[in-house]
Amino acid sequence: MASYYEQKWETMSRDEMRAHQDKLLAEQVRHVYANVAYYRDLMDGKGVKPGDIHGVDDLKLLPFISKDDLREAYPYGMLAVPLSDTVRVQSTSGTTGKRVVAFYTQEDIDLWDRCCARAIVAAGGSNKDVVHVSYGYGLFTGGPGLNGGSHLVGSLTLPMSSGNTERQIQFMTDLQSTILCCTPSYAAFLAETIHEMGLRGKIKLKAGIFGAEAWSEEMRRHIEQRLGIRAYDIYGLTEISGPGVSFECEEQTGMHVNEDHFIPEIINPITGEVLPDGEKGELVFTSISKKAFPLLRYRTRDICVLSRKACSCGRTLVKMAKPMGRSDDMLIIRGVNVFPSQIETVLINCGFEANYQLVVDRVNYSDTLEVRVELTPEMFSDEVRKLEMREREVVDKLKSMLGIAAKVTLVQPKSITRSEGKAVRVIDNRGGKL
Ligand code: DLL
Repeated sequence: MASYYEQKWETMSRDEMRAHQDKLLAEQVRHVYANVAYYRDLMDGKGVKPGDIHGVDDLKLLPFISKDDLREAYPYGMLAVPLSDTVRVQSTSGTTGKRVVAFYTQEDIDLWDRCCARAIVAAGGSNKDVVHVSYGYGLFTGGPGLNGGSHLVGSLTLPMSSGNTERQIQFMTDLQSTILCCTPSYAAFLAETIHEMGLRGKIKLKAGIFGAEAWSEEMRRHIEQRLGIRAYDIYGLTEISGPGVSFECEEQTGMHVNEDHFIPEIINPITGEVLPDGEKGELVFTSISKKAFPLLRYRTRDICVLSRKACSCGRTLVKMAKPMGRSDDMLIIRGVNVFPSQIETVLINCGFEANYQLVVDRVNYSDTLEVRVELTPEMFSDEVRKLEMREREVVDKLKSMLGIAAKVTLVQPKSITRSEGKAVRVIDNRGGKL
């Protein structure tokens, strides 16, 4: 095993981890207070001084920050070191408003690489592997993060970036890639194309590290079966560093948070109250070791649960469940909360693949939900009566899972655009309609 692999951080006792976090948190608060005027003002506004924060128990005294704060402080307002100490900037995709930018010193990049290396090792990776990185490179953190982690592990790294699916498959077969890193929706598309090209027998993949968007357990099983691999989840966000904030191990029951760098909390998204482990709420992160862009109590909007149940892999790091999606992605349809990942679960359970689109509209003051789902090529030749039965099955299962009626439209194979990065599943036409 390469020498970077600091397993002690992943397996240390709760008390040792707590002592480490207490020390780093107190230092980080002093660093931020001294260098980030924006956050100093927030702390002053709450009457909190750095000396009040002795450790994790005092975290609750600190103010939250959100994407709105980052937008207000854009671009340099949250930078905590001189510009001359920074070496990199990354950015969120900016689909909803002004982009958010995050800065890194070389040490920040090194620790991010270590977090991604842990994810690759947990997925069975070593210096014998060929790691095929099909996350986008550039401002998006997916490509650079997994690339850095793969180098640290000593794996041969294919910096493919996203797109050009046939070329991806050609490199995958020629170079015998063993670990695929991309979004789950792109993994499903690659699997579909490999199947169509009749190349399944030429693929040597053993594992995949998939994240950057919400995906269901059903989608995991679908990809695993299609590619003959084990599919591991990985989570992260640009503001906190990128992929590798948490990662899945062989147990595949949630992602271990790299707690030596990031302290997670779950809060009630309405009241801000901190919830105990096991309760569902909004995930909040405090980064205790990064220096250029050290966010304290950053509200992710991701809805999830933490668990400290012992893990069979031996890691003691707290686990977070698969996020159901961002609270921003949650659709409220006739007053009912709907996550696209719930619909995905129903569709895959009914024998469809994850090629679907949700169209939300408002007609006569009432919300409507249409689920457009592609027929698989095998279903396409089914007789009409059988298709009607399939449609009815989806309508019934959606009704019992969501509690609301949805219209289901079966569309031709290949009629829904495939995604090469994060999938866009929802078309919400309600705009300002009453
Ligand atoms: O998506 C970083 C990343 C790259 C993670 C590659 C994993 C793999 P952003 O573009 O800033 O960063 O988007 C962050 O994506 O707040 C979640 O809502 C969502 N997300 C990320 N990973 C997962 C996951 C990257 N495994 C936002 N499951 C986060 C569900 C995820 N949602």
